[in-house]
Amino acid sequence: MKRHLIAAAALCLLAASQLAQAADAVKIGFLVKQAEEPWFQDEWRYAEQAAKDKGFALVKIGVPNGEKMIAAIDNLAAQKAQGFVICAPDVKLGTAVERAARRNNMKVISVDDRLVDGSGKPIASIPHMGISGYAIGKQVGEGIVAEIKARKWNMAEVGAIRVAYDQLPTAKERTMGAIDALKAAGFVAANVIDAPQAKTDTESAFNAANIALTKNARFKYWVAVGLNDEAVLGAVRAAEGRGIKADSMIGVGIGGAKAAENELNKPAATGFFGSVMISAKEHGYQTSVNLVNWITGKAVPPAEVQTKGMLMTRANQAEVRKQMGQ
Ligand code: FCA
Repeated sequence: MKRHLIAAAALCLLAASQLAQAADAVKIGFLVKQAEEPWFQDEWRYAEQAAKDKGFALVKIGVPNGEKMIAAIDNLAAQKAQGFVICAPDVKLGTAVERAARRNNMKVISVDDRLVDGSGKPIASIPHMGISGYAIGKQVGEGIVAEIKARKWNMAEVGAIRVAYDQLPTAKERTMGAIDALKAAGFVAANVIDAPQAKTDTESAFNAANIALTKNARFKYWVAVGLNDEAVLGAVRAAEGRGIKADSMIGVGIGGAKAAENELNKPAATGFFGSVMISAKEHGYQTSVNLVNWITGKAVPPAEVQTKGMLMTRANQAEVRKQMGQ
């Protein structure tokens, strides 16, 4: 009896140490297209938290273009990583990502921007976590409409800048959702001004919005939408440059990371009225955990997860952050 117990205990110990070893040996990459953007820094921060909690190794790499992205994937493989989470610099690189992962026998999950194949179809073999662009966009539009009404503006005197980056499907969905919400509330299509940005950063949005404002000086008031906080901040800064300040501008972004936080905590209100906060925590932490569970054979990740957002303004910031767990 005693011998049996000792043998069983030894087996347990062996199994436990093997498990610990297996968990220790897991290494994943977290690749993002714009490492300088606060949103992606938050995702990395939460991925690091997951690595600490669950005991796996994490390698963070910025991949601003296709060449750097492929080099990063091959580099991860050389470091014996078994998989990676990615927000690619261009969703059309989907097939290249799929191939590079397969070649290196790595698992891959996409985050934020869903990867597509040559014909623009989402790549089904790559699980994805993102937002419902259209639904989140609608929240932006509805937030703006409520504020237009609160300020008793005449809709006919309001111009809407859509800072556009239509080559990225989620960006198009977000801004179209916002504009559809404005239209549903009686906004006329002729008052919507498209301002295509060359890149998804504040500077490009500023330049795009500046042109739109110059060409459309007829409006008394302005609202602005875009794919993220940076896009809307660009429009807000461009408007300020033309003397359009907080009392005649309502910009609502998407994200809620540091860029929005800084703006909403300036002593005086700006044209950046708010942001639909989305969950960097889920996108960073949960994607990493899902990938690790996939690698260790614990669970296959869901094919697609769409996370939710909440409108955050100066008035309810603390409450929204609390509810989003951030
Ligand atoms: C895209 C945008 C980012 C962020 C993310 C959730 O990747 O470029 O700014 O909004 O979706």
